[in-house]
Amino acid sequence: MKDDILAHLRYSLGKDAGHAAIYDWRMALSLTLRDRMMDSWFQSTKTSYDRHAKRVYYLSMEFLIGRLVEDVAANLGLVEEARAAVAELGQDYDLLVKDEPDAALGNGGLGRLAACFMDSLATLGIPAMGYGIRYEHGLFEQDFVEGQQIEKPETWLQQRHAWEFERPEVSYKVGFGGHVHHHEGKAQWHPHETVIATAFDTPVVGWQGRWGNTLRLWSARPQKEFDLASFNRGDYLAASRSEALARTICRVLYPDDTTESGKELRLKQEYFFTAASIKDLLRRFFTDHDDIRQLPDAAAIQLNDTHPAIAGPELVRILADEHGLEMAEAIDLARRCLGYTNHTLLPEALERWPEWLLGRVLPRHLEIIRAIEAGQQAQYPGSPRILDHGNVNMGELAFIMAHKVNGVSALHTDLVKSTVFADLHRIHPTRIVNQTNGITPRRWLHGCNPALSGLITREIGEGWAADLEQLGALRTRTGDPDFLRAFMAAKRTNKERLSNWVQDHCGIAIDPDAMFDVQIKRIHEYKRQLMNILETIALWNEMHANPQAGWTPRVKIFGGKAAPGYHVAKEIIRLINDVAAVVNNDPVTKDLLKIVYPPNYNVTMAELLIPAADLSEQISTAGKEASGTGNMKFALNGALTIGTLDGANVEIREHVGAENFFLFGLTAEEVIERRSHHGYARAAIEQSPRMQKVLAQIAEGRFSPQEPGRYHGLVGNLWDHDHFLVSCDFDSYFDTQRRADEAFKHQATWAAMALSNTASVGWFSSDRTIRGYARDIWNVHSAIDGQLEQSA
Ligand code: 26W
Repeated sequence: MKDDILAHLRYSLGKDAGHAAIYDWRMALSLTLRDRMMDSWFQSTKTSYDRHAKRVYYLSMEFLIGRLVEDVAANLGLVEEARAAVAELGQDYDLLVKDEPDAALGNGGLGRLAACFMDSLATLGIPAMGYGIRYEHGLFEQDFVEGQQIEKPETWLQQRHAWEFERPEVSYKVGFGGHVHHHEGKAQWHPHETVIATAFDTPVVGWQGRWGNTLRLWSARPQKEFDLASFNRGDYLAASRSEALARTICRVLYPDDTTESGKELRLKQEYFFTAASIKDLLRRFFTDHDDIRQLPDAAAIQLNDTHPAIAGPELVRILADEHGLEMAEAIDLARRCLGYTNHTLLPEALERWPEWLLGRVLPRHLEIIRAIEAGQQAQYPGSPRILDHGNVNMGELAFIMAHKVNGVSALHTDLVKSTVFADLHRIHPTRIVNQTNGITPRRWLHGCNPALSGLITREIGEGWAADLEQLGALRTRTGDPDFLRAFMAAKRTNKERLSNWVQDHCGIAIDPDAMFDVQIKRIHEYKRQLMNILETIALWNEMHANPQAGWTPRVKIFGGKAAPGYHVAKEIIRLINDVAAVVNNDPVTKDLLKIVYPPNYNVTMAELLIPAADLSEQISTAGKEASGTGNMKFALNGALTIGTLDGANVEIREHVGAENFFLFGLTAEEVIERRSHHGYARAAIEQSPRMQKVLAQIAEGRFSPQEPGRYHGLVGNLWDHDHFLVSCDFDSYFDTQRRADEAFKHQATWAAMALSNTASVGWFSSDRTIRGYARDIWNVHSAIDGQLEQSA
């Protein structure tokens, strides 16, 4: 490996060892590791072709991958060898690892799920391809200036991306606009503009390198580089018009994960990558088939939310207009290929496009959507409408065009059936299925927590990384004081690692003996970071009034970004930072309470925070968090959850046992009920002197003395509206936090509870989730014999 690194340094990077910068060494190491993926990758491709295997195509606007050096090295079993080789070259392996920028091509849970799924698909040996967009700028970088979020462009591609292969020969035309020509019952779309989609492939090799799939991200190029005639005339703007559209399409990831953005560019992004992906999979299909009617036997196309839902009409367009199928048959055939995953019930996040806009950008698709609608209405009169009030409802379109629709946790799936898609569910009672989310144990235990994973491997062997339910064997150790001590020593190691990092990056001294209480996720009203900071203020008040009362010292850690246009979320960020500035400087509580909010939360920061957490905050308004996946990562790493009965919390609690989970708050049903009471928030606050005091302090400017009125809007909204019921759950949240304080004082029992969590959440491996999709939705099989049967 040492020689290979040197060779790459010299021949791929054009540097000699004496002049190489850390970037060069990291690239040389990455290319060396990438070489070692090739055999498995090629062999997998060949096996898939030889066996005419059915493939999964996972279409997703987002893949939130993070760093890859360690992930690849671990999957190939080469970490020690790489570390030694780098050391012999006089370099520090850990510094090289840290030099890699995060690939942040996603906003949050949905994008990270896609990345975990890619790891599991490869580990299980399921022939699959992930399709997405190669954004030039991933999710914005967050900074705080006077406590306020500011956004800076992310620039991961300013350095070469070590893992990808550009495939200029894999290119497709994607059209927009124009008109449809109808002649003798045949339709032909003549787009007005065209861009070229070019593939960039990243190999994804699973655990122990037995199988490799591809993540194929599309980049846009102009159809003609520039218009020479215009250029020569001196009209430089016209000369580069086609260039501008292409450049814009994959310029930047939309940073908004709450509101349907209504932007033409977003629609073009969606169609761009969907159309290229469908063309690509059809090209592959025709290399070994000649009858398009066999497509459902060869391709399972999964829509990660509605963002690629235009795949339905696009496939129908190709089947009908290019292959001459009858419309009804085309629709039926497309449906047999498609599955749709719903990730949210928030009405503001359900995509709807104005009909005029969709018709302008994709005129033929609008006609086909009308045909789909007509077919549905003819067969099921009164069926919910795709086209309604001048909008195209992408949720209804995806549902009607998919043979299976899935929710992402048991509760969420029930709510999908009883709320957003209740009427469609009555018409198609077997279409909705549940596939509770999961996480890859390779990144989220083996990779991020060497202290704990080393201990586990010494105790039960290394099989758990590919069969996470083996962790169940650790349940017998919850009564073993020696093992519990070792388990807590691993936690301590991680807490020290984090304390040092916080000192270096935030300048705040935190005590590894304190309880580390962590809430990391996008900032959203429904996730209730606001409730957490209000509880923090209440706790501080009581600590400050009575510092000798035997408090459990706490470090409150926050991480997360707000969508740039989400005003309330940004106010919540500012409040947390304002409160931190006051609390962290209180000499009375200095050994009892600290608040830490490092900017720019991302996958890499999660890998540092999660292993160090004692308490995991999963406190969403019940019924709002579809699943959550952070909740699973924390439990796996031995944090206890304080949480509501929402999303996958419900199932996590069932697995770890009610006695090992701090439950509080209204249920989803009670939330609905409570909202029907006029003035529910005011009534709740009036019954809580504790909350009244906190709200009064904020409103009086206790945390913003320079601008006392800063949070009048936020506080007023709590009294008068409080759509997310912070007021109603506040007291039970506070009391439950004190139960957690109490439990933490008894470290031996806490350790047993924490270990029960680690031991009991093997079911939340994304390997289990992918087996479920393979069986219930895709009807695909592992190409590595014996893989799929395991605990299916
Ligand atoms: C239209 C723009 C847009 C973009 C993203 C609308 C909605 C979204 C989603 C809300 C994104 C998302 O990340 N959803 C999360 O998906 C995770 C994986 O299933 C779940 O664990 C989270 O509960 C859910 O919020």
